[in-house]
Amino acid sequence: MITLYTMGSDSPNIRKVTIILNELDLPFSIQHVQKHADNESDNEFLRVNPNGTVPAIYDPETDTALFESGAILYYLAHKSRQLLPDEPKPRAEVMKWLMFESANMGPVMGELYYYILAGDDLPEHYLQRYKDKVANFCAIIERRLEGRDYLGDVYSIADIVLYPWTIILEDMADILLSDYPNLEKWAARIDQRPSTQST
Ligand SMILES: N[C@@H](CCC(=O)N[C@@H](CS)C(=O)NCC(=O)O)C(=O)O
Repeated sequence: MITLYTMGSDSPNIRKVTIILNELDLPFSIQHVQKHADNESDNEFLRVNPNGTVPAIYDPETDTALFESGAILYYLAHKSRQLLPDEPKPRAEVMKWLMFESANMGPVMGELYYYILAGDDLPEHYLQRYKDKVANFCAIIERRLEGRDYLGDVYSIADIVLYPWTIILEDMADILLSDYPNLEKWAARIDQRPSTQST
């Protein structure tokens, strides 16, 4: 059974992985780790992810330890031959939006999430810079979703990786989904999937 390493909170990065595991109907156990704890399980975790972040997984079936949510989603989709098309062009489209999240929305929302939850005294113009970047990402996704139901041709890991951020857009970035009608309808579509509702 796959082990999913978390730090106890149901963050958007963790949510991506619980959604795909549910979507693929793969049983998993959760192991909580503490980044700064100097104990046996922490040492074991740093062998799984030397960068010390969660989510990370260990799949005993293939003896594979993985970190970075995008890599985890790609691995699980590739292994199960689901949620990732086989044909080069549709596959590349999905990979493009997966990487867009890993390089853009994920890191920027991750920083906002950290600063807002930590309540650090960050100058407002720094926060605003992150919020403006997120608004620009939303506008890009909004245009991509014009006339289509999903980021690729069908529901895929590209949708799973971006969806969890939509839930906290308003709280973290002062962004109203209703200002992005295609994005709002897309998020509502994913909200209704059993795999999303059970996480
Ligand atoms: N790019 C990483 C981001 C992972 C990440 O930042 N995870 C947070 C929790 S949601 C974390 O582990 N924070 C603790 C730390 O950075 O020390 C991914 O997509 O998996």
